Amino acid sequence: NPPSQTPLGQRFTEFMLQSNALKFGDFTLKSGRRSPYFINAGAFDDGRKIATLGAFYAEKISQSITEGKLPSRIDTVFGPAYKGIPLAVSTSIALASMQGMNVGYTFDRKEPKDHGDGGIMVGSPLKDGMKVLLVDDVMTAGTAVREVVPKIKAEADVQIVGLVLSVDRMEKTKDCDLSAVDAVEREFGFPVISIANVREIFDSAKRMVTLDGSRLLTDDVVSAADEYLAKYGA
Ligand code: OMP
Repeated sequence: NPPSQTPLGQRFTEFMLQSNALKFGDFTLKSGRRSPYFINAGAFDDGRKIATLGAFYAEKISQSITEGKLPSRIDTVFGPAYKGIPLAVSTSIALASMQGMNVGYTFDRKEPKDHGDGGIMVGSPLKDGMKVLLVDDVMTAGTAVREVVPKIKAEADVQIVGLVLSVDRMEKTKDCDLSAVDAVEREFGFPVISIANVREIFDSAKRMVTLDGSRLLTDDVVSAADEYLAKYGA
């Protein structure tokens, strides 16, 4: 397939693997679950990678607008501190340069500033009636989004129009069989859109070979991931 015809999720998977953003081992997650794999958005750590990452978000946003999942008017892209900050900035740059959409970017401070301009928000100020699009890296249980929505709502009467993620880990919530993404959509009433999900990432990665011709994923890694998803997958 020429690059433009390869599905976005598959192109993103290849970019993630090339950037070493998918790690295998024994990881304790924020939710307390122990996972044999971890997606580290901190691996997008240079100019080219963060620009490429922003371009993926901008492409997904533009696609979602065309599909009617997001409104054509977005006033600012909001990324929760800390890992959401480069996401919001690189997404707004890519929206302007590649999609012809000039929108703001906003992020919060972890610690409120008590001097100068004060406040807990940085970037395009949140005002009543604004349409805000959230961006974040990965969703497991949805804790990160549940923490940031009240902070945004306390600032101004904005409308949160959606949340765009790099990766949906497709995990069940603790108390029911609903996925974390579905639970957040129901709870907040906005769409949660991901560039790729963990099942399609593994499907692509299983087919990939390294330069010496060996498979990228060993049987051990594949069976540990399958077991984890059988237990926690939605
Ligand atoms: P929830 O807030 O439970 O949805 O977990 C998502 C957050 O956990 C992400 O924003 C990351 O800070 C972190 N995380 C990853 O970065 N990658 C993973 O593969 C898994 C997690 C995690 O701890 O669940």
